[in-house]
Amino acid sequence: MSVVKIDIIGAPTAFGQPKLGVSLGPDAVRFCGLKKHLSELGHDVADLGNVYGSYRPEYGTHDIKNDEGLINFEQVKDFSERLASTVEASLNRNHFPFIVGGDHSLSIGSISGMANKYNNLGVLWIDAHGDINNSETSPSGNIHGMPLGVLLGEGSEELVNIHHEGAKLKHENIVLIGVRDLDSGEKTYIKEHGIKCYTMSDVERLGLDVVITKSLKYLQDCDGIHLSLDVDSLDPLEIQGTGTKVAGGIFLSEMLIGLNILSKTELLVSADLVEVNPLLDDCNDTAEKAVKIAEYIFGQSQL
Ligand code: 5AB
Ligand code: MN
Ligand code: MN
Ligand code: MN
Repeated sequence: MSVVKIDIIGAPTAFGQPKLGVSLGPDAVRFCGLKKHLSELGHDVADLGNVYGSYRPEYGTHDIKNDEGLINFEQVKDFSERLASTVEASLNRNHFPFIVGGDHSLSIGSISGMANKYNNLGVLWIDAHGDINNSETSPSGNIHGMPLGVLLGEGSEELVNIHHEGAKLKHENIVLIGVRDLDSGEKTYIKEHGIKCYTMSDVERLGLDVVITKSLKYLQDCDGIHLSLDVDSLDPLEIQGTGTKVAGGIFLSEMLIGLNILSKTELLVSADLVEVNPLLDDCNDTAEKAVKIAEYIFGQSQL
């Protein structure tokens, strides 16, 4: 990767899910030297601090369901608007927004913030889950299971219309990688819309390097690529500090090989690293690994 101006944007939200602590993710990752490590790769790195909405998650997420069954709808909407504006401002300076979460509902904000500049954005979604539910298909009401649904224009109109009106992504511009825990409504949706999906079995069969290479070829006509990496894509044998662990995931060594390939494309313009929860972790180990992941996104290699 050539030298980029990276804006680290902390997104300490937790309203998309029920577990306390994921809003501490951005600081947990900072304490492991995120800025220093990315700077050592030669990039020009600024830490813009955290984006805060009007609500703070420290005393618990309030678990209020709206009439569509969405939990903490107001909080997620408010946070998404603010994050979208911060991301857009970063893009307008020609920087690379690197959003560190926080739960995965934050991608509603981060990707909505990309939409004015990129109208054909590709997305690599590396996750154990599809995150493509909507108010009707969601088994939980937790919005961290719905960001791709929202960005594709499904479900709550107010969330769909965040930052600017309408869907922000096209079905054919998304690639899901590492999925192994899809809800039945998500499976139907993925099949009906022909969404490109490399399940965990595909990753095992082909290797993550081949999966990423194929994904980049698939997205080659996009005007930019956004990476959204949920740490629960990794195997829970290696990753303790995250809220929705699913057995049989990607091992860190393989993740780094895949990211090394990704880092070579000039199309990569922004990224989210989400769902690090230090309160569920073992001595901040997951945040340490998140920093390793960040280094490889930005061009670290073993040689
Ligand atoms: B994550 C589940 N599909 O919708 C739902 O961690 C889990 O951002 C969503 O990937 C997990 O509640 C969301 C059962
Ligand atoms: Mn997940
Ligand atoms: Mn996710
Ligand atoms: Mn999770």
